[in-house]
Amino acid sequence: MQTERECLTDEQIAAYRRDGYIVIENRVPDAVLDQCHKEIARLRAEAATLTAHTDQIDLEESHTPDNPRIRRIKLPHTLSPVFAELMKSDAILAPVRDLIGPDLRLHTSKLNMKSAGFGAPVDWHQDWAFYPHTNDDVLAVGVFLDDVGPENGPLLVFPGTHRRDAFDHHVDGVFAGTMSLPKAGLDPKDAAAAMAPAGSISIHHARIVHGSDFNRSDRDRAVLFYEITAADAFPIFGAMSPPRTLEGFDALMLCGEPTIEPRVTPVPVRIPQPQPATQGSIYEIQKQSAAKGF
Ligand SMILES: O=C(O)CCC(=O)C(=O)O
Repeated sequence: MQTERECLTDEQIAAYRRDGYIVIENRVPDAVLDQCHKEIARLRAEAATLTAHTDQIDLEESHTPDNPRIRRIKLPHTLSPVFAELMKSDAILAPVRDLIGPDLRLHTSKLNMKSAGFGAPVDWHQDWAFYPHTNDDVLAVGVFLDDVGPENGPLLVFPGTHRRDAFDHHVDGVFAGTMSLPKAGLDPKDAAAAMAPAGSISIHHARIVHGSDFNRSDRDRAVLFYEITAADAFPIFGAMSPPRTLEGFDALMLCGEPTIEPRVTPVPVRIPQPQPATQGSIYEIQKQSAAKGF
């Protein structure tokens, strides 16, 4: 770990370790937010030609080509240099380096649109359930492309749950990508909402229990997520989208140095296997569970 802090205070680092998440305002300049919104408009126009999900665009259930509705843009950093440059900028990486060290690798990226009036919920889960690693220096940075308030489906988290179990995300023996709050002894009223103006970021630990409700408001809530690991956190067998070669794995380095020596710590793990027949996105995987959190 580096000793020099780049941007976070002792309090912010302590809060992340205690609660499993932090929100930091004023990280992304307005000009970059404008560019992100222009890219979203371009991708939305492309979605008008679609009648089914693609590898890049996940559609809302209510989508039609006449009334295009994107639920998620997958791997946005591969679709636009705007999202790729932001991912590699200090706006994103400096606070992550302060939390989990100088050597960082991308796990994945996604842009959850959560559009005004119909944006879909994401049911309760731990990201860790989808991709356990050899240690849990694994987190997600959420870039708020819109103002996020109580009414437009903020990310909801249960503070401190990143220090608890790897909760059961299976239904009838098949990985379902969602968990039961009552079984984990959690009450929705104890969830904290990550809310802040556009240009802020949230950082949540891969083991924190979280989800988000429908956006029933008249204001969009687009949040761009970059999911990042310490370079010495290696994915464990069974996780989704495993790297196929060391070369491909190391091509995901964001900064610092790769390693072939995984750091193995006593973290709780459940393997997300067998995988369900319905694939494509968390929304499709979670459909298997009859118990809906939202
Ligand atoms: O967009 C959100 O609020 C939830 C994000 C999330 O948990 C996910 O996509 O896995």
